[in-house]
Amino acid sequence: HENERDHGVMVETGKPEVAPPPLYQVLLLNDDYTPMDFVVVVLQQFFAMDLEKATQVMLHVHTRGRGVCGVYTREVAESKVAQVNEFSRINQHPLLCTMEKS
Ligand code: TYC
Repeated sequence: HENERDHGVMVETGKPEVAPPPLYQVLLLNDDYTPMDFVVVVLQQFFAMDLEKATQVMLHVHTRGRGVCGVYTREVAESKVAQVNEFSRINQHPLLCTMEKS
């Protein structure tokens, strides 16, 4: 591949040749019905948080209304949002996950 020899710097200018991809925050939204334990499981399973971090983020969302679960490229963020919302729907909880440009 030609591009595997591309070190990402324009020879003439020294400027980066390729822009970094846009990043997206994946967010959880608070609601009145989803059990706290379920939110903690979601944060552990889909965002690789330990129990202490997941509890901290869940309580932040519970008190502030929304909170960041992680920051990813667009395709990864879209996949997290889809998986979390499907998992919530299957378990009959109204928990919503969304994303926005960082
Ligand atoms: N507010 C919910 C409750 O009191 C808990 C909760 C936290 C729900 C975070 C959603 O993203 C959420 N059971």
